This record gives sequence, C-alpha cells and structure tokens, in this order.
Amino acid sequence: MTKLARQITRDEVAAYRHAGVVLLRGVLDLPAVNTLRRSIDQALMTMQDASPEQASSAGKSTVMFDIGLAARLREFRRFTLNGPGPEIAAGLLGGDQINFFGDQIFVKEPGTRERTAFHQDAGYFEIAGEQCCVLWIPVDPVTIESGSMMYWRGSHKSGAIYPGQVIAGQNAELPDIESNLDGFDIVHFDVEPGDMVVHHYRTVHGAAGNASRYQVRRAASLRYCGDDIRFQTRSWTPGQFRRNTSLKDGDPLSGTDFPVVWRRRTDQQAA
Ligand SMILES: O=C(O)CCC(=O)C(=O)O
Repeated sequence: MTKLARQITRDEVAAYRHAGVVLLRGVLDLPAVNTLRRSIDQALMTMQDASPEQASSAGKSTVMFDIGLAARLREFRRFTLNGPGPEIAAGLLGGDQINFFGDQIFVKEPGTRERTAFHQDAGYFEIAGEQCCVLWIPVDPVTIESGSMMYWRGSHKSGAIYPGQVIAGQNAELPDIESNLDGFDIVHFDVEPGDMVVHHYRTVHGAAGNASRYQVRRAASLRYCGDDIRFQTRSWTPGQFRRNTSLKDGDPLSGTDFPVVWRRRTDQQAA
C-alpha cells in the first residue's frame, strides 16, 4: 500500500495549528489517487437505499454524501488504515498514537446547485479533545467554480462547539457566513489530485455547489484522532453518524470501530 509521496514540513504543521487548516500539495502519488478513485466509484455503485440527506438530484445534477465506506469496501478500508492518512495525521497532530475515526465521501456532479453549508465537524463527532483532524482528499481537479472547500481560518481556536450541525442548510448556531464571506477570514484552495486539505475538527467550513459544465467533483474525507481524544456522546448527533460502540463517555478510542492505525516507534521517541 502506498505511503506518503513526500514528508510533511514544519511550516505545514505550524500552519495547521495556527489556522486550523493546511493545504498539503502533492502528498499523494498516482497509485494512491487511483485507489481512492476506484473506491469512490465503487461506493457510488454500491450505494443502496441512499437517504435524501445522502443523495439528491435536480435534473441531471446530483450530489452524494455517503458514510462508512471503510466498513464495507475492502480497498477503501486498506487505504484508510494502511495508506498515507495515518502518517499525515501523526505528523500534524503529534502524540504517540493515531486511531481511525471514520470516513465520508462527497460527490457533486457538474451543475449541482446544492452547497455544503458552513458547519463544524466537532458539532456532531461523538468525541472530545483537541487532536482530531479531517483529511479532505479530492480525486478530481477542484476550483472555486467546481466547489472548492472554504475554511474559516482560526475558528478552531475558541474551543466553541456548535451543536446540531447539518450540511444541507444554514446552521442556526453559526453566523451567516455564506452571505458575508468578506466578513470572515475565509480561505479556499484550487486543488489537483495528489493534493489534500487537512482541517482541525473545530474549524468551520463549507463549499459551493459544482457550477462547472463538465467537471465532476469527487472527494473523500478521512478522520483521524490522537492520544487526547475521548469518546463523548452527543445527544444531538444524527443517527447515521452515531457509532454502535461499547465505549462510554471518557473512554479513549479503541476496538474495531476505532482501530489504532499508527504508533510512534521507540526510536522516534528518542530522536
Ligand atoms: O466535500 C464537501 O463538500 C464537504 C466536506 C466536509 O465537510 C468534510 O470533509 O468535513
């Protein structure tokens, strides 16, 4: 299984911590991107009983949000557990151990009007702590026209959690960022396959639809946690994001739901 195409730099770690988001250019090689492409396409073909939250179409344009692929697609699971993700998370989060927390895919076909509303992942992830990052990995070129992710820089810093987040409409707890983009420190990146954008799970983010005429916009979102994360039930978390786990509030992540995917070697500790 392919690992990182290059190492994460100190500047990138500093940017992640300061801004709560960092663009990592060219961290994936072609085989890694192709693995992910195959998995996303396989997921789309095997998506059964998609709820309106997961898939909607207006004419020919379609948006699809699917979750839990790693649990049902072997190649995707191998990518999430043994691919480059764990090492990237370890580089950015620090600490001695990384657990896999979950995955989701986002596909917006050309002409898709549906936006990804500004939201905060921490508002529905059933965890507490500092060390959780989300790897947003495009497998197509993405520009502002086709739906670049937009991030509110520094919004992770206050520690505020906005409960009851949805990605299909304006979140009541959040200010109306979309109508006032200039009023917030918003950053977005044009990306190519091989790049990824990593955000802190408290960083507020969203995206437009896909206004391009021909370019599909497919991306995977992989979530990883470090040592300080503890399981924390959130009564408002929607059912599809709930985890069927025996963990109790305050427990460290463990078990087959949250497998350990990376451990610091003892020689790395000494270095
Ligand atoms: O790709 C998108 O539109 C949304 C991605 C997202 O919200 C995430 O990865 O947390």
